[in-house]
Amino acid sequence: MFMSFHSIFTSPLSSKLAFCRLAPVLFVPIAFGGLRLSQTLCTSTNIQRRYMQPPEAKRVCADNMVPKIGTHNGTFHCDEVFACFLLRQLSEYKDAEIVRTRDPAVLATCDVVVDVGGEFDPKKHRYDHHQRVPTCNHTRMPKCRAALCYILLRSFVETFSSLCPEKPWGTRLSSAGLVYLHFGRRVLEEITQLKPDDRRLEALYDKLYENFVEEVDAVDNGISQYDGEARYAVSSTLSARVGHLNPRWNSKSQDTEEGFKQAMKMVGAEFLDRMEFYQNAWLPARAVVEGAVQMRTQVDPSGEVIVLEQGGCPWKEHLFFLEKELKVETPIKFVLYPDQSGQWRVQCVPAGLHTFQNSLHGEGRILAEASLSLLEEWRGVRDEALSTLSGIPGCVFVHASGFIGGNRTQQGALEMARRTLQAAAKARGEGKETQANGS
Ligand SMILES: *[C@@H]1O[C@H](CO)[C@@H](O)[C@H](O)[C@H]1NC(C)=O
Ligand SMILES: CC(=O)N[C@H]1CO[C@H](CO)[C@@H](O)[C@@H]1O
Repeated sequence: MFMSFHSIFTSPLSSKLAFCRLAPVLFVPIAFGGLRLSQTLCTSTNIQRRYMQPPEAKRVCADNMVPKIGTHNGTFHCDEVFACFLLRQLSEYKDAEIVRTRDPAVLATCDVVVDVGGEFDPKKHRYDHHQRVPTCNHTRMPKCRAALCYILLRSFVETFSSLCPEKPWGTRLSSAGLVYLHFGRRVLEEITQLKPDDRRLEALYDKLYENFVEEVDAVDNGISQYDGEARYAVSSTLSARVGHLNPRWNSKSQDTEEGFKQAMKMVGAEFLDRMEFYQNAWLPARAVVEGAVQMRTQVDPSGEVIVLEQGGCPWKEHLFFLEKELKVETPIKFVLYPDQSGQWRVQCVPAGLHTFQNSLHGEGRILAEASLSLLEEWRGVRDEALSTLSGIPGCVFVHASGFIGGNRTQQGALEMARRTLQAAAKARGEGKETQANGS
């Protein structure tokens, strides 16, 4: 437990000394300036500079050139299984032996240790999250500027955002998240063959934390998804399935080695599968939407309508992301795309950004209603009746809620969008609440 103090006290002391008390008996001078691991930890270049070098931790194991990844023995969990899988994707640990033990002397011979050992120290490649760590009594230490300060022992509370302030995720890390944070970019580089400065790599890195790794961190730390009582049990999470690979309480053999290997295979295959999907389906969709956003003023001078030449391309999440990324000033209101029968759809963009709190990519979140819906008088009307009503020939339908409509041609669909925009502008000009607004 006190190993973690050791690294703190050997950190360079700044001039800002404070007398702190380690509950309940230790009195030690301590420099807050020297405590912060995270400030320089995070940019991809820093991570690479620090961690792409051959691990200094190889100082041991002189008798055996095969590197060793240490983790605990006994019952295994998704987080360390996944951490071991990730490490094995790196060239330096490709053939590493996985040593499962709680014996500190054996762990000390390992090049990298995850989920055991009571220590988080990336410089030594120690990635445990179970230790209690010194924490200032009145605030988290990094922000503490008090001259006198009591230090208490608290559970390990680092999150992605506490270690990398530019990232939004506030879920306490497990050994999976710790290893992903430090090695994830390199793992993705090795597998995707994307270059370190390719911005797609960073997009994948974020996407996979938010849509794969964070769940493992949360489940491991017992953090529930929602407040309140769940309506039903979710029993098929990756973590649950790993749990089921442990020996049953009543089986004769309590050996966990075979199950651990099986779990690594399963977790690894699912991670690779997901990564492949994001690389080959999700990223290309982003590229399509980005192209459409850049062409938007050629579709309509307002810049509020985009055209996706290929239907079926998921666009909502990418559009929200790109509007921010490309600093689009007037929010895009309509997306036109062909449907399966070659007719055209005009779909309203949900005004959903505010539902994406604390999140880079809000896939699967409930979206707010459209910022601008198709004209109310068109809603629920079809075909000829709609064409007559709108004066736009070839109309197919407008959904009763107004969020989507169809025309036989792209031009017709565009006309429906334009007319809605004009009506909204007119209503704004008349200074009254527009009936075109989503109601
Ligand atoms: C774990 O390993 C230690 C020694 O490394 C051993 O004493 C202990 O019995 C093992 N525990 C389990 C549950 O296998
Ligand atoms: C306004 C407009 O272009 N509407 C089109 C809707 O679809 C029909 C059928 O293809 C076209 O004739 C219309 O011109």
